[in-house]
Amino acid sequence: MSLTNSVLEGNRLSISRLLTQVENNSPESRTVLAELFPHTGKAHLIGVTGAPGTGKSSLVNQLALHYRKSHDQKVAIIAVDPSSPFTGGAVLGDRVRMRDLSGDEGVFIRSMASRGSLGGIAQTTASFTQVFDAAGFEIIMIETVGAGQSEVDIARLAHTTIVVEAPGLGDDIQAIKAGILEIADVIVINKADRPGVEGTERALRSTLELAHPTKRVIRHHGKNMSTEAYSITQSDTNRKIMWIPPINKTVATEGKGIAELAESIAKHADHLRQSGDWTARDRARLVSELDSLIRDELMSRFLENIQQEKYDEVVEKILNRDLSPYEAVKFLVNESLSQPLPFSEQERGGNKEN
Ligand SMILES: Nc1nc2c(ncn2[C@@H]2O[C@H](COP(=O)(O)OP(=O)(O)O)[C@@H](O)[C@H]2O)c(=O)[nH]1
Ligand SMILES: [Mg+2]
Repeated sequence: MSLTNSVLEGNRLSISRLLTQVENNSPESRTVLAELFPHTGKAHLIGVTGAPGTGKSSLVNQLALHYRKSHDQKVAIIAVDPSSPFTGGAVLGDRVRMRDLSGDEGVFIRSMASRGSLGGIAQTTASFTQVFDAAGFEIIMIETVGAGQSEVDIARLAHTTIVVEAPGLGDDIQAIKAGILEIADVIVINKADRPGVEGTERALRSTLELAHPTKRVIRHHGKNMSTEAYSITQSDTNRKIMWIPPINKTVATEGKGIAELAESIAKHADHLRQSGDWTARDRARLVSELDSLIRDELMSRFLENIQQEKYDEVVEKILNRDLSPYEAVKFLVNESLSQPLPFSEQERGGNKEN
């Protein structure tokens, strides 16, 4: 049987093999991904992000258990996290934590090496989700460390992004940092068994209010009213229903609040479908994947066509301030590669030391 067909049947060994090939960007993986693509577009992609140690892995495990037990859904987990328990460097406690999920055919856990360029990570993540999607996994969770823009980009691959916070880590700073709440569809305060939960919740709510001003007053039929009231009275069928990210409190280690969190996630999925944002997010994701593939393709074609000496010559010119990087790009990309470099000594009217 072809690799494509056995992946479509959900064969674990084949999925494993394919994911490794995808990571190595092998030509065969590209062929198989192309054959799988028509079978994708069914899964709910859930991104889980937040600072290290907030409990993302614990939450993802608990959610996976919940989806298995309560909904009998197949769950795939992609961990893009160097400190993740799913990676090689797992400590004993994490392995124990994973015990509940191992041996379950309906769960597939795969960590991703975070080597290589960040663009590469996002692309590999996108390809991984397509493999799982085609293989019939209904829920795909992507765990990333919320430390920078790159992780935010990976989280954007998802339909639903969960931002995980924990009390006690300098509440206000934590809540406001990096604009991470802007990408949150669902917010979790995990470690709700710890002191300081109220403070964290307060800080999150005030930050949220800035990001989602529900009390904004608008003019409607000559009257001032809040946007909330406006969306209820407005009969326009095109009206946009606003989604305010709910704040869920959980204790991942005890499985507390998990069913409620799953409920928030399901509500968000409903919201996306009703508002048309599900398709909009799919489109945004695919467009960004297409763009990055075009970038890669153009770059590799460029590198194939350029002579190394010519390239080095241009670098030298830039270094000597004879050519700006912008001019260099224009020359290298737009002009025929065989043409002489612009700004030669003669054009400049001789040696610049004169
Ligand atoms: N007290 C408490 N500890 C938790 C909770 N959730 C996770 N932890 C612990 O916090 C540590 C980090 O959890 P982990 O899931 O690896 O966090 P991640 O780095 O965000 O993936 C582990 O020792 C967990 O056992 C919780 O709800 N309460
Ligand atoms: Mg983790």
